[in-house]
Amino acid sequence: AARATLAVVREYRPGRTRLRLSIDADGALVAETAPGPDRAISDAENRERLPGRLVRREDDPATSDTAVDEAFDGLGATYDLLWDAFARDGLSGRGDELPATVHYGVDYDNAFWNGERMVFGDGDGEVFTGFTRSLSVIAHELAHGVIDAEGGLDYRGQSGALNESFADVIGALAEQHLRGQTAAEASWLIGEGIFTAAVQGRALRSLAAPGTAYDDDVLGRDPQPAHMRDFVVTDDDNGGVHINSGIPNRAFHLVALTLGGFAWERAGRIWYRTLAARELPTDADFAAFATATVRTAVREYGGQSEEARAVRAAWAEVGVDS
Ligand code: ASN
Ligand code: ZN
Repeated sequence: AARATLAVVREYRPGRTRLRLSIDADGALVAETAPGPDRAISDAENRERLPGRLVRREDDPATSDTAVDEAFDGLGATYDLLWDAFARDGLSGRGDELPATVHYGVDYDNAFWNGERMVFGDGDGEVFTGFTRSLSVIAHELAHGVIDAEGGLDYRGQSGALNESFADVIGALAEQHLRGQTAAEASWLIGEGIFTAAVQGRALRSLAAPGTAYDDDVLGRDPQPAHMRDFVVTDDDNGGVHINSGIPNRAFHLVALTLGGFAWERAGRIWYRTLAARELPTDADFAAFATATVRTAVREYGGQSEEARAVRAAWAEVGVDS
């Protein structure tokens, strides 16, 4: 059964094992050991060379560099989501290092997973501020590593959009988990706070309402579809992986909202177990993924469960057969 940790009284960490003393929902003191993250943050010093200079390791104190400390804290929060919600010990699940590089390039307007590490630009200051300012962005990039470790989803077309969408789901869940927000309370935005004040927009993407995150003179309008009828056929961006992800993103949001409570507990579990079951082909399309999420929900909760019904209804609502 899920236990809501109301307060972590003390955390003591010899090596990577943390002893957590917390107070549970009934007011009882709970002592448990759990693994902790092993973060390693490097500084590219505004060059486009990786990994850069190692500047903060797990047991090091905070630096005077905001980007370094934001990356460190964001990886920690993402680690905590993966452990608390899915009992996953980091990127591969085997407790390996969480490597990230900050200050990549000059005025670099992006963040990415390069197959080995997370990389964050500082933004150009005109459209984007620093990419480490948003936990959902940090968790999104880490999630690309988790997807790769679970066999991967080819980064093109519908499987690429599923890869993007899964990364957005983890991005949203990491923020909700840190803030203790229920599905109904959450913003469901990816990249809140990384636009400058000059941009007309709330964030990069919205899982709740794809296509509404920004509408700006320079950037244009958020191009994400919210239903299969508006699927965008394009050769750009590996076949619109950051665009068509709006469709599975909204399906996830619908499941989470229908079930209520903390989204990582049931909706998140169903999505995560679908990936971690490794039954998906790497070129899975939306329908294959939808069918797999229904199968997971049936396996975990039963064929007539509210979870299974919520998953079927959500895919139907975005126009995807399951
Ligand atoms: N921010 C993008 C992402 O993580 C970067 C990219 O497309 N390579 O999906
Ligand atoms: Zn991505």
